[in-house]
Amino acid sequence: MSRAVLSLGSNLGDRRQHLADAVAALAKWLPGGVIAVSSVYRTPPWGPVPQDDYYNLAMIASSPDLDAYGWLDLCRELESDAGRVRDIRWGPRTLDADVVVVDDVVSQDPDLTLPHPRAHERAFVLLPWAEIDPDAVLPDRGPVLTLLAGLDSADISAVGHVG
Ligand code: A4P
Ligand code: MG
Repeated sequence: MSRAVLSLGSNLGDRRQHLADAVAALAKWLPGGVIAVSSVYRTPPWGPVPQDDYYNLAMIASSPDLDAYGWLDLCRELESDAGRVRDIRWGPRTLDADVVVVDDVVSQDPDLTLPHPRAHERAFVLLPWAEIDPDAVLPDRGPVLTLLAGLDSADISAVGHVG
């Protein structure tokens, strides 16, 4: 059994609907495998490209037969279902689905770096994650709540749930 934390984000089109569609698709693909889904948070865009606010959420899911690359494939499938076009790195997107952690796997593969290489510095990943698992620990980095305490999350607000 493997357990993954996924981070979903959207800042193009109907942001909440894109997140809702992705959660619904996962629940269908992994019957009984969606363990927790956080609230939806409105978050200021991170990175060099000026763009609209994101809606972000975190989810915890488990599967008896996915390995870490299986989770990445699933994320890519969610993104393509949302009609995502890959043009500008860090640019606006209908759906960004990132693998934050898979169990306690640590990997430096550029195709799948685990934990996600920027998760520890992103309140838009850690705050939703802490909501659904306050005891979570980021392998090699430390407790999520401790990492969050060092980040600015003042501009992040919960805006309800999907669905
Ligand atoms: N990749 C390596 N490790 C992973 C992993 N753990 N999870 C590779 C997912 N992908 C991973 O990703 C680029 C490459 O990273 C892929 O080939 C994959 O194999 P991408 O999704 O094609 O491109 P991207 O999303 O534009 O780049 P990247 O580096 O994933 O961007 P980020 O870091 O995901 O940033 N601001 C807010 N507030 N909220 C957001 O959700 N998201 C981004 C995207 C920027 N600013 C944001 C948000
Ligand atoms: Mg990404």
